Amino acid sequence: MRDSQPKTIFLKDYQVPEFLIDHSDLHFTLAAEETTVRSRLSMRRNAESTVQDASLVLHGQDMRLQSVSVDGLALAPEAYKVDEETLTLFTVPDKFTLECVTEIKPQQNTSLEGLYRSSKMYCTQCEAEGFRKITYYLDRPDVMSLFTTTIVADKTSYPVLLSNGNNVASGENSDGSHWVTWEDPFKKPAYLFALVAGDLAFIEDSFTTCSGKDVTLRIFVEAKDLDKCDHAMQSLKRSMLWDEETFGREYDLSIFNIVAVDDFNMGAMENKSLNIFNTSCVLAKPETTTDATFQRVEAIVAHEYFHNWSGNRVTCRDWFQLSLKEGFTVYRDAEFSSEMGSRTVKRVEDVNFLRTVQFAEDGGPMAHPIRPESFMEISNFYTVTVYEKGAEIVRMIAHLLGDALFRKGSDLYFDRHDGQAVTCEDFVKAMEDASGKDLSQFRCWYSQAGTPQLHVTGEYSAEHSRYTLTVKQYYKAAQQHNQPVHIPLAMALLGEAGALRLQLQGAAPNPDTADNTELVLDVTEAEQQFVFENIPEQPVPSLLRGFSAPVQLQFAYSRDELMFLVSNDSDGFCRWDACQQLGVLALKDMIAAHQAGEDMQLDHRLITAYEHLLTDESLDKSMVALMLSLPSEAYMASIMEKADVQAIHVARMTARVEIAEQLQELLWDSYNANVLTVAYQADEQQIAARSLKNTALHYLMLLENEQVLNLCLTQYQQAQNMTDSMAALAALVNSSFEQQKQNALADFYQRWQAEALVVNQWLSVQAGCYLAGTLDRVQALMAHQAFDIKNPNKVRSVIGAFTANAVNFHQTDGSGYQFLADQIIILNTLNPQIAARLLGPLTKWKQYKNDSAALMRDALQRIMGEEKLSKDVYEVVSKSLQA
Ligand code: B3K
Ligand code: ZN
Repeated sequence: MRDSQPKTIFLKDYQVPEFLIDHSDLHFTLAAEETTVRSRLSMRRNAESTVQDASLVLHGQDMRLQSVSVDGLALAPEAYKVDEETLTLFTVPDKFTLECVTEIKPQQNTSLEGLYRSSKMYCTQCEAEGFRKITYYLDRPDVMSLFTTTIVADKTSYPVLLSNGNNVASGENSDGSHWVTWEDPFKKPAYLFALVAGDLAFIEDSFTTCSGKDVTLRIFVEAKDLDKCDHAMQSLKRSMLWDEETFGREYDLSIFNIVAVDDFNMGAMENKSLNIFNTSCVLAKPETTTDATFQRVEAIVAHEYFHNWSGNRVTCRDWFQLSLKEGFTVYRDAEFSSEMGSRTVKRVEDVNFLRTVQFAEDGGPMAHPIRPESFMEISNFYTVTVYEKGAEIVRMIAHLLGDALFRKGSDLYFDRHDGQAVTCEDFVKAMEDASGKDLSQFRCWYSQAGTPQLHVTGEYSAEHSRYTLTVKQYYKAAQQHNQPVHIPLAMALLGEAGALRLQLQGAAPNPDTADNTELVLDVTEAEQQFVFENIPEQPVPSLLRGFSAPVQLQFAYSRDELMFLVSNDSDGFCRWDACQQLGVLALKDMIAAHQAGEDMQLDHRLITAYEHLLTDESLDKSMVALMLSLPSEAYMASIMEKADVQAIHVARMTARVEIAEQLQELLWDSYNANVLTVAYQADEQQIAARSLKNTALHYLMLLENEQVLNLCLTQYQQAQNMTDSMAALAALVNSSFEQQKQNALADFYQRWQAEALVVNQWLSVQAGCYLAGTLDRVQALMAHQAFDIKNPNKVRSVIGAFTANAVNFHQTDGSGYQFLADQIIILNTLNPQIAARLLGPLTKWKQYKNDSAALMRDALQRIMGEEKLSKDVYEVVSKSLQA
């Protein structure tokens, strides 16, 4: 909390640390009133620092210093100074042992950063700068230390005491307490430190690494959740094997622990050998967990495990380099998920998310390069840009180098930098050195914010059998001074009978035997032409195949060309995208008609395209389900000049009802054909079938007839798994069958009230309801016993789900915005990270039509007027208002 304006930190000001910490010996005594932390740090001046006579400035906040000594001698009060954020020792020797005793109150820590209590346990979250809430320290990732941790706590309440590394000693005291000492043999920054104490049960398994070492794997949870750990354990074992096979990365300790906690700001945290997970990202069983969550658990378990190399063994020099570990690790987990399921489905889902959410961030007031140049609060930079766009940048490098050279590059990166804290530049350099490819221009992707606009036109000359693609790249207004970037543009030219052979003018002729129907064009200039020879017919270009670069592609396809691509493109991503573009054009027509007070007509081509999708049995069912989903309201809002949320909603709903009416027989057939009678598995085929069946159900429910209602009620009552149960409940909640809806909601709560994660789904399906009256419902839910504003999962399930519910959040009287402002003001004090994150939808005010924009701005201004804003909230609100 602060009264003054927070300081901005700049990448250009980076200096190596003045001191290093070789060993960190920590001793925790956990007690109800106060937790005592005794630290013993072996410190020395850093020979690489240019300042060799500096005072020692340690980070620390929200704690009480009891004593401080250097080399065993207690310091006199005039030898040091404590303020809100630091402890300064005016003079210290070149090498010394610093001992501090501090007291903290984890039971009062609602920020969920540092050491805090969740349910009946103690746990930590130190990334990015939470360790400084535990003890005075050099809390920066380039200070790496060997940690030894001793935990003392009451044995009955806290039988399990965990920290990083190996359990090296333990014992009991006569007062009913016990203690355990953990030693981590790997040097690490403080952000990877973890501690857990609680009454926890666990499941255990083991993994034998490629060099024959046995690793004990444990997942710790509250005893009631023991039956929900198998999926995470299997996912962990699959991840360990995959990382050996794909990246040659072997696990490096004989123990790997995962702990599930209820109160957690993010999904999970990769602490060395002691990953801490939000329960929502680790627990899964068919009765309580949807298919989407099964997949999410697998992906997050993998992501955190992969960090052991991309993040822990090789870590970040400073927080500006966050994408070094996050972008790379998201790329790695996406590749893993692609291989565990359908590559195309995973790609489409990821790109859809990137285009909807990251492109909007890149176009808004918080736009930043994947390696930001400044920040006030680093927690605000755990963004879709750093993570997902960061992963796209790594994907492009992988694409440009090819599999073998990319692997050579990653091997070199890990070997060269093992045990170091490095930069994005070190990563690119390793890729360059291993491959011999010049990535100079490519580096712009790290330093430039904004989404490149790729404007492409095509011209066919029948006379010369020649097809010319003209490619222009530029940025929108805010980033118009950016340099052109290196864009790998994967493409093909489709003729009537399939993809045509490509002979690019000026390039060496392709050998006849090669599959030369797809090329990756190196787009490097503001404007470039690519000429293809011997093209016998006017082709339809298939562009940005597999979404080969995170750019906004513009090509003026006719609707018939899009129809052709939907049926004929051999690239699954492009087929889906063509279907989306067809949907975009159809919705745009309808939005314009609605705004002009005219009748809305749905382009019949969309019905024809959907009809083909529903009847073509050769298609992947998950892809059919994805292609049958119209572009989301959020996506439509993001591509409109001044988004008119109400018009988008009405148009999209009208289109959906029309589709349901026109295709009802096929939708019924599809529903019936995809009812599974076998036992639940979260495998690709079953997930695909359920996804298509429930897509059909949602369309059919729009017909609001008795037959469909019965279908939905039967599915709700007979569902053997949460995917089917939730799909039916969501359809009912968004229908006008008031009585049945209320009955189902009451029944659902009654049945699942003891399962917090299921109750959260119950909360969010109601907060996400697009019918009128939802804000009142949300307010009632916040007074319900199932709600707790201190629990981030519940906040996301109610407030987060409401803000994603565009038509209700953007009510024309501004009540949705004011409601959010009220909640942010409360959360600003309780949990600044969550408060700042929830602000996201308000920050995009400029994207909306003028009256909405003004009301959104009002809400931001009201927050800005609050006296004590956290750094987190201050940074986001002030930047949004400046823009
Ligand atoms: N590295 C953590 C994120 C921590 C966020 C702190 N505000 C999770 C992850 O990306 O794996
Ligand atoms: Zn991560």
